[in-house]
Amino acid sequence: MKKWLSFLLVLVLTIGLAACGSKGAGNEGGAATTAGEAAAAVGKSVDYEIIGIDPGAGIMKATEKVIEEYGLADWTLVEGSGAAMTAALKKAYDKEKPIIITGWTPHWMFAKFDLKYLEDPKGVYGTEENIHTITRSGLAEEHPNAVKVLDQFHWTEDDMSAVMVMIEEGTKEEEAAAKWVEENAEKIAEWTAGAEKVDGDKITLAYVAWASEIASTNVLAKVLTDLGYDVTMTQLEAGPLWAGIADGSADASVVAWLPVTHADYADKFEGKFEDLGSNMEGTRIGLVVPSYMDINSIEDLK
Ligand code: PBE
Repeated sequence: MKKWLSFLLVLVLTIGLAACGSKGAGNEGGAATTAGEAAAAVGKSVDYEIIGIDPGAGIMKATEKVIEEYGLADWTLVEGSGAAMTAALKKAYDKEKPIIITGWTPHWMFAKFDLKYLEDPKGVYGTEENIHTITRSGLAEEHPNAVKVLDQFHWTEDDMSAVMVMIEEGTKEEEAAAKWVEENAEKIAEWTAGAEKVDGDKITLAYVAWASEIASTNVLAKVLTDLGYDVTMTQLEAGPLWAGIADGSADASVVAWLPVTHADYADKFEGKFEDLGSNMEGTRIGLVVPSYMDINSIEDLK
């Protein structure tokens, strides 16, 4: 009788352990499925779309690389423009709906919405970088006063954000720039130190219709205009902008994000432009989502 009991006990224990074992294994599988399911849920909730901007932007190339390196083959990077991207963000945000965008700092969207960058453990977007001022070759000899200002132009993320927010809130671009220039006489004095007034010399500033670059270019245009220049702001896609500086059809630009975002362009046109150094430090690009979304890393998308 006792023998039978212990046999039964062993049997029960064995079955029990076996069950636990398989349950354990099942759990591991379950956990993986859960992470996969969570990613699938995020993917489905946004139609597996990342809302991008204009195809020439460095952030678009970087995001293609992210899609490749994180194995996000199911995902599509949607082309559009900076304005279309922020419109989509606004629409989603108002309804607390999920959305994933290509974002960057400085940008007014961080002042208006509660947002977060998705972690990028593989470092595809690079770390912090700088915005450089570039000119065509020979500009310094022909327009030394303009180049003096361009070279001394340097400001901070807060400065640029102030202009961007004014524009976003409805102030016309030139007016926002003029207002900022008026309120920051000390900085303008530093940028223009040693530069002499000119009498209607023509200069073109090339830029791309990104909120950050609309702000900086308008400010520079205002400062150069006050110095006596006849400034034309030429709006281009990023590729033609770099090509224009390289072939001399555009004089200068304050929109070169280096060393990562515009690396392809800087390499392609190496030796065909002058780099006057950075006009702002500590910029950033990446995938950005509203803080109410329950994901933290690009890895959560797979
Ligand atoms: N941006 C803003 C640009 C540089 C400035 C991040 C959209 C780009 O991706 O090329």
